[in-house]
Amino acid sequence: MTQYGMTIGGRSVKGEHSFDVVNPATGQAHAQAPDCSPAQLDAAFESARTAYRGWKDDLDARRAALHAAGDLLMAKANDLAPVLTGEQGKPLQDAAAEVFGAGFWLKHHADMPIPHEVIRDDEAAYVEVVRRPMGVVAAITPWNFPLMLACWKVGPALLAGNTMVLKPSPYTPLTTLAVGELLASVLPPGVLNVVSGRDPLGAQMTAHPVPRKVSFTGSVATGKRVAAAASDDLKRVTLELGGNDPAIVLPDADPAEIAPKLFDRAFANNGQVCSAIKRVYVPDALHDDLVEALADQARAAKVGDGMEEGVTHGPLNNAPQRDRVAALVADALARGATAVTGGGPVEGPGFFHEPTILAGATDGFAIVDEEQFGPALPVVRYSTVEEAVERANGTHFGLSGSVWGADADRAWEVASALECGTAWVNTHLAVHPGQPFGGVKWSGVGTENGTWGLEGFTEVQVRHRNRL
Ligand code: TXE
Repeated sequence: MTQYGMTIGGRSVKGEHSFDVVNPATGQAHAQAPDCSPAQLDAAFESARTAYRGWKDDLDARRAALHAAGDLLMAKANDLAPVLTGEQGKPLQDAAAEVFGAGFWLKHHADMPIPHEVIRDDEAAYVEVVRRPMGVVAAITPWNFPLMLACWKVGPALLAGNTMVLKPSPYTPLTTLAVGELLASVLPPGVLNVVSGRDPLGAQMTAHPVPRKVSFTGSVATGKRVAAAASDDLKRVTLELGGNDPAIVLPDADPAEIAPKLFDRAFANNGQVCSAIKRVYVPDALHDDLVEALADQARAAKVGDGMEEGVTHGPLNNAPQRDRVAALVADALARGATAVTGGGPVEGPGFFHEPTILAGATDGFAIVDEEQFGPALPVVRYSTVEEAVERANGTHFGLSGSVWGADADRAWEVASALECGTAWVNTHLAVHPGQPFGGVKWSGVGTENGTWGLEGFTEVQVRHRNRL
């Protein structure tokens, strides 16, 4: 079985123990990852602390290193794609796109200006507001986009002058471990340490005295635990948590035209995207046409092992997640909803679930109120647009949402009433390294990407020179 090392202080380090990593397409363990010991975690944080001293003082070197890191990921995208598919399940072409995109994210950040503002310059005083790095960052990532979400943190954190200890999910440690080893050739030792392990490694990181900042992407429940753990030591936190994104279809929308786009943004990564469309609100008059058009899209999807040619949708990443999606669908069906297509898990090895379009589910059904995070989409009827907006906003979530219609100005107006971090019009899931991304309510604290995300890895310092 392939074994990857952790990267601590620029060296590849084996674990005293290891744990199995399961291929979600087969349900079988296919690799092992190191289980980081408390002493190894201490060593990782210590090497990050030591590296911080030199790293924070040389912005040009940081920019050059991030470019080199991004170039390396882009060049190795096809080599790393099978590693990502093997542990995560996504089709090979999507895995290659994730690795390439992660490299692009690093390169974009390599060139970003660090905010710096003169707020007073007169006979009495000269006052600047600058952004200083925080020190060591603890970064914790989930299993849906292991590498992309890691690079959302690595790019800005390292550019700002911080160093990092990064921990991937125990479901998907391999690509991140491989990238840690790869980037040791272009980053100074200790700047980016990668550790892996089963829980409670994440909790040990948030409780550790060295990091000054925790950047976390994952579930709402764990995010709340991270915030509580960080508060003892007043560590700064950025929390990128779950979503239950609504898409509101306006009465002037064309179902045939928007169905492929809605399907694409709901079933991307097999629905395992924090900001995927998770519920569609549609006026009564368009309901049947839209449901049929979405079902056609779902029927055309090719579900299978992501390593196989032509597969568009792989397995769910892990058995608990597949079981959760299946339970939400079964609950909706038991309460009177209809699976227009799909409707349950796929028999056989691996964690597959049929792409499912549900009609007849509504608010109050768990699959509408909660985050399903999988390939099952409820299409919910509404009577008035005002009511649809109210229902879209009526959850604990507030990551993103979208409004779809022929009159884009009207759609824009409706979108502005959505209580969420990103409100899209006639699109969804459109993200960019320069565009902030974050959630309100239980969907998160703080933002990632763009100047706003970069600022989250800094502290404000006022420099005030008296002139009197
Ligand atoms: O996430 P967890 P899980 C949602 C999705 C899914 C659910 C559970 O709905 O069904 O979360 O997924 C680490 N302190 N999302 O259980 O537990 C853990 O090792 C610090 C949405 O995998 O939140 C992993 O690295 N860290 C999400 C990371 O936290 C801890 C993407 C996330 O794991 C920890 C994935 C602790 N006490 C799932 N306990 C999104 N926003 O996109 C665990 N971890």
